Amino acid sequence: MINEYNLYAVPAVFFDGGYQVDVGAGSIPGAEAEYRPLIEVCGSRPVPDLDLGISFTWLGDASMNIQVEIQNNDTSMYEGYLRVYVCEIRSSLGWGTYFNFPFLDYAWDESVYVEAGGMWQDSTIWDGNDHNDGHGHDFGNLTLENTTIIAAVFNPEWHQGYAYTPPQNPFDAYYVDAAAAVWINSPPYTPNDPTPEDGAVNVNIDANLEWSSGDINLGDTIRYDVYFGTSDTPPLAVSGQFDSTYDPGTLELGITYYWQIVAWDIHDTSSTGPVWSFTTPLCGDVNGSGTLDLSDPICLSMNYLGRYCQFVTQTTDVNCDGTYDLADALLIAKSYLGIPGFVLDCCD
Ligand SMILES: [Ca+2]
Ligand SMILES: [Ca+2]
Ligand SMILES: [Ca+2]
Repeated sequence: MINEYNLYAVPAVFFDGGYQVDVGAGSIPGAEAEYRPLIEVCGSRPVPDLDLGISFTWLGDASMNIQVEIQNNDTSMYEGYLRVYVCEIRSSLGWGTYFNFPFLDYAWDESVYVEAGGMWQDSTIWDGNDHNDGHGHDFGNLTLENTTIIAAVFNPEWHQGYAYTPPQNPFDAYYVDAAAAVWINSPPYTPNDPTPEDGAVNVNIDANLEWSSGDINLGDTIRYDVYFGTSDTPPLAVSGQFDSTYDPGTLELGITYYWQIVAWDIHDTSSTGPVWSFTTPLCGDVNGSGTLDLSDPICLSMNYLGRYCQFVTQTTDVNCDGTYDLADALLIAKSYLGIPGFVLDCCD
């Protein structure tokens, strides 16, 4: 392609098959300022009435089935030249950043004839293992998420182009009558790795929720809907947040909470995680066993007397006076024994 367009300098951009040429944009804002009016000029150039469609299905192992179709909406036969370019989205050789679409090889590079009002269709299997960069490297590592396919139909009429200020670097320009591109979006990763863990017990009432997700498509930003509540089909709590954490506020003791995350990418494709649950400690369940019995005041008493018994905080100060002591142990024991009038408080 360098020879075909008689390249003068890098960076150079050939728009519309060489109808417009830009050499030497120095920055991203500079490039946008230069490219935009050229693209608009190209877009307003009259062209034959063609519809070009391109699609592909991934077969695995760098292989894909590519389909192309050209609908000729004009009343005369169309003759042109089809090129279908298999490109990466991000250079696997590390050129630049995202979205520079390095060209790997052609899927079609041939003349096409389409009857008036007719359709030209074709499909091919393109396998990266069977194509290479001319330096001994095949494209067997190509992945679905890093593949884009660009198609263009060139008009056969010759024009004189110049790759630099005329008459420098002349080239044979064939303008583009139709263009299309395709890539395949994948939904976000299913939300996973919850904190608190699914089924966790004795979860701190100040806990925040955290999870993992993401998206295989480069540049795809993920938003989350958070469903949270005490029903096992929890209601929507927040919609479309970017963070993969959620603060449900101060929770109540002795409650099982349910939550679910739906991840959305920028193409409105979503993945729904499972419903997760966790339980906060029961007031008075000093040892965190999930039930209230005499082992709880015993555990509290042992701690009070300097003997170690692991207890769950937030459940021990059952008279809510700010300390854990024998008064709490007594209250828990009386409550367990069913003596009326002893209400465990835990200050929640
Ligand atoms: Ca995606
Ligand atoms: Ca207990
Ligand atoms: Ca107390």
